[in-house]
Amino acid sequence: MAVPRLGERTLAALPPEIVRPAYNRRAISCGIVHLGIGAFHRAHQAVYTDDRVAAGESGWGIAGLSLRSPDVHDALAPQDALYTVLQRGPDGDRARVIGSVLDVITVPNDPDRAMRRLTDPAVRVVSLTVTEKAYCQDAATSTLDENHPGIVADLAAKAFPRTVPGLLAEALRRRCEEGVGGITVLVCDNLPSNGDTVARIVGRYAELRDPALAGYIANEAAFPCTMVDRIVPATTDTDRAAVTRLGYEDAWPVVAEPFSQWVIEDRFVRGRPRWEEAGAEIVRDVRPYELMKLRALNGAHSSLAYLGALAGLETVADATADPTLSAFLRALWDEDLLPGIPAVPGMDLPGYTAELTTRFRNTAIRHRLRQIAMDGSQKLPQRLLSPALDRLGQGAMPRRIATVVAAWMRFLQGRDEQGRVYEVNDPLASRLTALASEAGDDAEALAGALFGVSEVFAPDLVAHDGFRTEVIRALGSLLQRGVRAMLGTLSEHAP
Ligand code: CS2
Repeated sequence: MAVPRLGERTLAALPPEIVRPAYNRRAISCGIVHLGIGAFHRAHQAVYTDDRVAAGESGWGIAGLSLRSPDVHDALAPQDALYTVLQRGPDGDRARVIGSVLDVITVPNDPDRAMRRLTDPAVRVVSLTVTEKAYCQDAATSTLDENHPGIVADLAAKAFPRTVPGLLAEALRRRCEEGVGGITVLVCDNLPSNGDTVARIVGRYAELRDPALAGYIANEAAFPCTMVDRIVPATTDTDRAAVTRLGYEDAWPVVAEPFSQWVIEDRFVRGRPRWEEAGAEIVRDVRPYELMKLRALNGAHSSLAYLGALAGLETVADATADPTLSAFLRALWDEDLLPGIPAVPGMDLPGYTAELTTRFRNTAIRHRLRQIAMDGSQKLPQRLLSPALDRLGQGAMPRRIATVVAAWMRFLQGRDEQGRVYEVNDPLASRLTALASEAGDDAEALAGALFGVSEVFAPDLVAHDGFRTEVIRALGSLLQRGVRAMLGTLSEHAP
């Protein structure tokens, strides 16, 4: 049976149980430009903002920019940028239509319109969820990778910039030239000290472009740090069908767990919505929250992703339900990750990991391990390698982290333990997979070659013989005996 397509005209006729904007979207103006309007932003910051525009803060609508693909634009434009968030808990779905996104622009198709948005005097916040790799950083040092081909090209060309640091710097340059006032750059990606890191990257880019611009950015822009958290797996056709069953068509709904957290440092140059009234936490120092989340949640995610994917498991819920993997996860938290996390105001770490376990076990959310396994070179340093260095500094040997590093190395061979072949998705994929295939099944050669990738492994870690030996041992065992048997021997030698 044909059902109506979501849009302004059909909004009022949606089934009564669907929560929808109760405000006049035509009265909302754009105060935020968001770069990277993927599922995560739409299920997270856009929801908090929807609450605030509904509460009367009408100057804070969002214009979403896609940096590459026109897919989000093509899906949402015919539905007036409206979309559904399916909040999915063990007791079923709750559907809510979000109205805070007013417009979606695909930057390569419409660069002038994108730049007009970025330089609009009414726009005071530019937020970002573009994934770790888009910042063109050297992940081991969190600085601008000046040899990144995109950065080299953007600095050389006078054409429209294609990288995120290039685009932010160009928008700020034009804002300076046009005298329209600075902006707050609100980074919502899982980078360590994300605002400070991106301030450093954009500042360095600007310095190379024009030192006066670097001065303007230092004075007129702010880069608060944030911690963002909500599990949002990629949307599937089954999710689209779930919306159709509710009685309308949405070309790109997003699915999210019930939990959501947003911690923000209050450093904004020209105001912000009162997101705290929509549940965000405004704090002076995000660092403890960020360390807790990056390590305990994302570190656990990446660990389950490599070990679980090799063992042939599909989702986080499958991996968490597996007794061997869940025992490993408990030990990874207790021995290697939690001891390096400083006290977090108002939080207790055992309670946090107990809650994470419940969240990971939510079988209604099908969060694929292969999705999380993507871009390991960009994720491992902050999620697992900095914690390893912290533990080594405390005189302990982080054996479980060494095991996950070995699993990542084995994962780069591109086939799981059932012999199924998959593509390694990573900005360094061609180099990493070439190193892996050259080394074959020789653990020492494989680890040795990959330890040489300086964008991933900091010199201090590479120089630590004990840690290297642990990785090689785990890798040898993994290559010979597989994930389960390897984890079995690890627990025999506990802790
Ligand atoms: C995940 C994150 O894909 C990944 O690397 O670890 O996207 C994770 O789901 C979010 O950070 C949760 O807030």
